[in-house]
Amino acid sequence: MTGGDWEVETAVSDEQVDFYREHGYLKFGHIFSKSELSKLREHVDGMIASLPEDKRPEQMDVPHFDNPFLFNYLAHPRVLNVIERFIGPDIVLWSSHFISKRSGDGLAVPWHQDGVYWGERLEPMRVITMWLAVDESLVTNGCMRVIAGSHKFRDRRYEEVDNHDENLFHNEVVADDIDPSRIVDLELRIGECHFHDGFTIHGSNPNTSQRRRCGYTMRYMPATVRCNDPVLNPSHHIYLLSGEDRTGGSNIYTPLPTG
Ligand SMILES: O=C(O)CCC(=O)C(=O)O
Repeated sequence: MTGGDWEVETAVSDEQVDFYREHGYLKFGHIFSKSELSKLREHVDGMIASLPEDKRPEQMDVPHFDNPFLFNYLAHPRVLNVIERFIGPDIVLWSSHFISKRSGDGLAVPWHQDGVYWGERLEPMRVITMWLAVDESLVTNGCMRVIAGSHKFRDRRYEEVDNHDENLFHNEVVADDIDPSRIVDLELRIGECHFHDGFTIHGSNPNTSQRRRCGYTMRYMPATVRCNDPVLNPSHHIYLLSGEDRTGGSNIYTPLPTG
């Protein structure tokens, strides 16, 4: 990336919040400056280069558990200001995941709702994902797609995908529950982001282009949500990023890394 900086956006209008609530997603601008994004991109390039041979770059799940650098982004005050507009001031980091699709053979992500995968681990299931474009993300390199308004109907039927090798997950929402007229391709320029609700049906096509498509999913929930992970998934960590716990002390938060 060369050239001058781009404009950083932190104000979320009431219209944007209403759009998110109505449609289950929102395209947004640059929350990080160009130099902040460049540093993240360099860092991710290094992470990808040092992946073990048997691990695909779409599978870099919960990288922040052992990578304090990522908290510069996950807990950035500008991000928290924006997230607060959707879920209020008591903000918990639920998870994060780099999904980097190599050029030429990047995996598809089948139609799914995040909330179904997390099931009973969260009560109630109330998560917002910020998807940050580490690379430009276009239809041609497998940008994320949503079914607009699909978050309003939570109980979808799933079936196994035909080809396990070409998909990041192996279950997908049945075709009858996908209204093709409601598909929105969320193309982003490098450094821009979009948001989606935990019940919005979303996915992405394979990357058969000559350009990598890397996105960072940064996932937040209000501190009213009870996390049942100490029992259901003891190796998972959650972090209270701002405000106060509102679960009456039932959540166990991992302290933020220092330094
Ligand atoms: O990166 C993608 O294509 C899919 C992302 C996704 O499934 C998510 O953010 O929950």
